[in-house]
Amino acid sequence: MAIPSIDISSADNYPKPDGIKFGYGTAGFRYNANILSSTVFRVGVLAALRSRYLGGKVIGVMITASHNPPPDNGAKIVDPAGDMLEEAWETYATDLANAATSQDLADRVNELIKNLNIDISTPANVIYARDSRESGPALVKALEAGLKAAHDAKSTDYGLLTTPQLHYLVKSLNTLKSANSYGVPTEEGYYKKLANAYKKVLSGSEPYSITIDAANGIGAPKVSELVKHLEGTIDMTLINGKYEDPSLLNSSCGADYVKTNQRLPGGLDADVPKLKLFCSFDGDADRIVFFYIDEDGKFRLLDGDKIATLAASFLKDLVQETNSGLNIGVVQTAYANGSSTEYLESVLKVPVVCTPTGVKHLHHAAQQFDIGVYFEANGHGTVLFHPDAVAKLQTFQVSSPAQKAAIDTLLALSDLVNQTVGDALSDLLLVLAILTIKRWNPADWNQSYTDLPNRLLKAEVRDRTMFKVTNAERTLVEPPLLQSQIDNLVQKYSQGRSFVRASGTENVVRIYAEAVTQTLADELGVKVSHLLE
Ligand code: 16G
Ligand code: ZN
Repeated sequence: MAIPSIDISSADNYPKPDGIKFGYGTAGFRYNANILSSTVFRVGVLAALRSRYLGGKVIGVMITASHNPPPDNGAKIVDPAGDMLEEAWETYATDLANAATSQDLADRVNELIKNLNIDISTPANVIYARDSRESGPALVKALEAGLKAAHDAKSTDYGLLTTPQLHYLVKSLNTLKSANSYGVPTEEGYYKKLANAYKKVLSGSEPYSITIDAANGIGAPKVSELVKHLEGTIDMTLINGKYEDPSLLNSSCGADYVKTNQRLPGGLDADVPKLKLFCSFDGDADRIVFFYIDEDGKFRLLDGDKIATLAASFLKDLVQETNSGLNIGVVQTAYANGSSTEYLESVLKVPVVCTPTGVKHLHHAAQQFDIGVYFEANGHGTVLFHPDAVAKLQTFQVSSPAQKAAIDTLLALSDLVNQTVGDALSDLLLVLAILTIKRWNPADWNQSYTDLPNRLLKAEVRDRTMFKVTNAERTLVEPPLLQSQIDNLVQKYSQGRSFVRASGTENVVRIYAEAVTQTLADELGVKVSHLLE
């Protein structure tokens, strides 16, 4: 049977700008919004094809540029299980985005349909949402045009959401009628699921007090909504919540600002109370870092590594209590502080896996454990409970009240923690639950290990694709000799470690260095960066 071809002449309304090569990277497409509409149109076309290819499963599209400045925007495709787009399709996305003309695009689309044997009469189902950026509504129009062009895909606009909320909806819609339905596929369903699990974990405890910097982004109204469902079990103050003024988004605030600058976000009084817990979301609320001012008035960051170690230690104790024999592992990237890895392996005795940067890599590695904790140092991460492990806990023969309590807590945590992707709202509740149960203030949390001083630098290079890495980005294989030069430098520094990798989101090469003192870490970083000149 001849496969019918698809007519996408409306692509003429969204011409591709000349001279730009678009790439679907670790975070989807992300550029200045002025040049994005052709790409977002094509994302609409591709999302519809992906849905058809998978027999009509719901696919998500999120319009966001996360922690980037307000003029940027982006588009990311969410796969049916709520995870990131399959890698082979990233290449198709890049290919369609770079078609020079509408005719060229039509040819590439029809070739894809033919090569993948996609039945375009299968109904497609795509849902989408956006963060609070000013360019969002216009890009949504481009997306809708793309969806319509692709044989009128069925689509639903969810308006303003955090990125993890869209992931939740995709997974919930695709599991709606199955035995392991993920959740009620509405925004309300999301809040209720998290709030109910939180209340279950923390019945009868005093509310923990926290101040949240929402980066003036979409996390602000959404966390306020969540707190309403928590009915007094959390004592929240919101700062940088002006999401209705998109020019303020991520401006001197938010997770990326706080992590990169290692300082308080704007919007706080100079006189911040000591030992009080704060956190910062990023612009689309899929990242979170915590911080506080210690007794000496010093700023202390509790980043993704600290969240991972807190979660792993708590979960390990619970699992031991259950006697269920479930295994726990932690997944990190090369950016994880060496002290955190050392603490996990030597003190907690939890296996640690290192993967390349980018959530999809960590996510897949974490799926290999019964309970897989993954966090990037920048605060992006979650805890995955393997479906078999959950089933085992649900049917476990308990022999003591303590064992039953541990199992109930673990099961509630599997509902509390977003199973699709890192989620600032859900991670916030996870951390607060653990701190409440342990009766820890932020300093108690922070003292588990001391971060090794480190420095992150970036260098502009002529061609960053020259930098080829292996060993989860910790070793360069090209340019030749560079790695041995780095090794020679590193061995001169006590507790020295350094690596170089090309950024996946900016046209730069990043240099990370770690050593026993800040002066030495800075010096090592600078020396390694000189090797690149
Ligand atoms: C993307 C990744 C983030 C990673 C960052 C690294 C996702 C959803 N996001 O934002 O996890 O930390 O890239 O950026 O995977 P870099 O390659 O520029 O260092
Ligand atoms: Zn983000």
